[in-house]
Amino acid sequence: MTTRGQAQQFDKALFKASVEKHLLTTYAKTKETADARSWYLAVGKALAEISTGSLLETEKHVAEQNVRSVNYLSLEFLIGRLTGNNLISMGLYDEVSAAVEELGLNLTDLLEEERDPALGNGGLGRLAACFMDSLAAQEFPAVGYGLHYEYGLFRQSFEDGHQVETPDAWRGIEGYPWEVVRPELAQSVGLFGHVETQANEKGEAQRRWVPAMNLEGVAWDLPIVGYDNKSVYPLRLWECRSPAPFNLQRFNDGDYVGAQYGQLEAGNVTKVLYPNDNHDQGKMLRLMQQYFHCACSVADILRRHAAAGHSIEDLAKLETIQLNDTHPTIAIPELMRILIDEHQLGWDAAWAISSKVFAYTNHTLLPEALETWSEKLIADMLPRHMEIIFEINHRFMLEVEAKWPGNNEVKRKLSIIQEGPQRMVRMANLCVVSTYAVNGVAALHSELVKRDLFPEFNELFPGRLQNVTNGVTPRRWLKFCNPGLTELVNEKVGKDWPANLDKLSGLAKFAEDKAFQKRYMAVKKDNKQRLADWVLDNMDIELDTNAIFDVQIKRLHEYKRQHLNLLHILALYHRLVNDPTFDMHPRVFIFAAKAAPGYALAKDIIFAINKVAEKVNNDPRLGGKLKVVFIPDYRVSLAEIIIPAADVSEQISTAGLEASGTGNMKMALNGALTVGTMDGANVEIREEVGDENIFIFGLLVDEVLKLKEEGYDPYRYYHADSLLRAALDVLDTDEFTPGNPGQLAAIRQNLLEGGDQYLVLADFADYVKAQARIDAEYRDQATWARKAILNTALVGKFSSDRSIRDYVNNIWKLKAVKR
Ligand code: GFP
Repeated sequence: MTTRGQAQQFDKALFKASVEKHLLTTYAKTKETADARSWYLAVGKALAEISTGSLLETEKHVAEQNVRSVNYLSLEFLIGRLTGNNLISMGLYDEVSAAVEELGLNLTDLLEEERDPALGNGGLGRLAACFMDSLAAQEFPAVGYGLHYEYGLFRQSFEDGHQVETPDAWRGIEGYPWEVVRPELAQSVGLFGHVETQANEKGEAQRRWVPAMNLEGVAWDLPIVGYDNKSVYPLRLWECRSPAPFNLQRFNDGDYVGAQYGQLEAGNVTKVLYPNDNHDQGKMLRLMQQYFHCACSVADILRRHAAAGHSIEDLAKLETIQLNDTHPTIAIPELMRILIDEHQLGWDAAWAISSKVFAYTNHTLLPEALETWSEKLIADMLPRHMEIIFEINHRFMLEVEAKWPGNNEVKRKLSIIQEGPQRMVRMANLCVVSTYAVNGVAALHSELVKRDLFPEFNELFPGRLQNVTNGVTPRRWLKFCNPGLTELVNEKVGKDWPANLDKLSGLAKFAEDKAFQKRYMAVKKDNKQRLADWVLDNMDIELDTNAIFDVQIKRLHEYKRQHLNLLHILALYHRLVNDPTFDMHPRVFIFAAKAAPGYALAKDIIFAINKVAEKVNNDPRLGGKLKVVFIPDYRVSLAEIIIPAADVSEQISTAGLEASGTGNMKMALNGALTVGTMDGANVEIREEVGDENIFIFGLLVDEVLKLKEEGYDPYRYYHADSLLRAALDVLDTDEFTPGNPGQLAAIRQNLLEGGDQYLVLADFADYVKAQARIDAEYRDQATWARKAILNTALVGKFSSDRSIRDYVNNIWKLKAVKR
């Protein structure tokens, strides 16, 4: 796997000596006392020596070029394990493998010792990680800014089928070997207090915030190693320091975050990542995290800018700040405050800079997920920022008045301040008003942002609302996670596809080639075996690799509709048991997902799937045709095993609600066929692979809207479809919870009496048909192989390198700095 990267300078003897030195001096272990974990740590530290050196050199080099950089602000970076991927990017995989072998170790085993840094919930955080990888791979100057959570996303286990959450101390006691603390970059962050008016040097009245307290922000840098080049960019994570009480007992009562903040203390701010259920919660600590993140990051950007000798007036020429969702929106009034109060610029001069610095990415249309904060909360915690938000809104309302004179309706709709018993600040509106570019994350989603979410903004600011379709890094999501397929692809299209994923299209001409089909399917089978071994070792469930591996892996949410998948499983179960003429190809349904701790129905769905799994996996009547596996503690390193093994990729959200999806891209790249709705990036995947190589079903966006407008009645479907009725009614019995009828009834009740907000029942019949097509087509292995090969070949568009180039060309306007 050797590539350029850092490989030329690698000295095996020196490296081994460095590993041994770290083993002894950093981790206090001798070769005799060291266990696998200490060896992994020592190897990690020895590698981090190389990456930290390159990081500092890159930082210096970029600063000297006087070029524009992007600052990617995100509350989440779901980076996954770094060691294996960094080795690939550094071009040192084989060298280090050989070096550790000489130390009597096995690299693959060592890599398993790394705990995933789970500093994100799902797609949004994982996207940020892919984007950092692609920025470094293409050497577009960038800094990622996030939070150094002490506890990442909770660990999930199951007790009698129920989700149990425990804290994720991802750094362990020894710390994470790849990160390095940067004490010289520390920042002080104010909170609360009041605003005074003082005379400035010119004798003018000047507003000034006097915070009541200050927090300290300490910077930790993680290296983002550029693939096959010498650039290493920082992912800079801010930690708020000081001890905090930690109440473990309250973990299981649904108040996961509250349990970790026994009482409010400065040091708690970066204690834990908020688990997200796409429901705006408006909690004080969350706002504090957001402001802490933004204040440290903006201050660091200004520090770098000044240190490179640039004037504040040139900020927008040299720096752009991308807001990943509205979570870092408070950076906007923070920059305005600094420009006006500290640099003493007038409002217009400050706005001229600030409004050209920020750009915003929208990731959701779900109304309940659009962040709002109470004016009172912001005014208490950040009084000067609230003044600035009011001023931005005041000036914006004058623009609205000029465009739509006398139209109070449109003012009410667009205002940053939402009137009501409690006035609220709408962060998305603040973003659209205060940024130079707003983007959705897939073509359909971006159209809906323009058409349904922000039509008036689109009229007022033509061209501001854009699209950048998401992508995934081919380094982690093919080269690293699927070595078998990588070898095959290398042979057919050459080895440079990881830096140019469009090259995969060269595989298409082998799609009909019988010998190639066999080899491709043999790789898939090996990957299925690897997953089956994992499941057997960890869950004691035996899987048949001749079965169709049907995979749904993503956060648990009603709009993602894991329960539609469940209803299909129940329908198959019903038919296998009751219809002697029914035949199906064996299928394994694989789920992995975490439910936000306070999201009751999501937890009910997990419980139901687990209970159904217990029954069907052991029911002799099914002849082994149906297996269901809910793999606990979904995380990046598990996805790396599951995705290469998938035959079918479940992307079954209600049309219009999944902004893009990225798991859909990863699985198609690894040769799974998508069963999906016309939603998010599924639409573009279909465009690329062709309608015959994807299984599309279900209502279209406008059909969803129309059905809701007409008055959707789930009972209509229930009464009309006996299979659906059987699947739903069995949830009311004790079939899967012997002796305890009704334990699964909440799902049925939600779908019928609860109104079925996400139209599960409306899409059921068409979904079952699509699944039947899958069953039929899988039986013809040559046809299936051709389709799978074409999926791998034709999804080059979904490289995050392309996404980053879209941002660079259409929004950020950066130039690469090659080292
Ligand atoms: C969110 C959206 C997804 C989208 C990602 C990245 O992820 O549709 O692909 O952000 O833009 F919902 P999740 O929070 O759903 O994981």
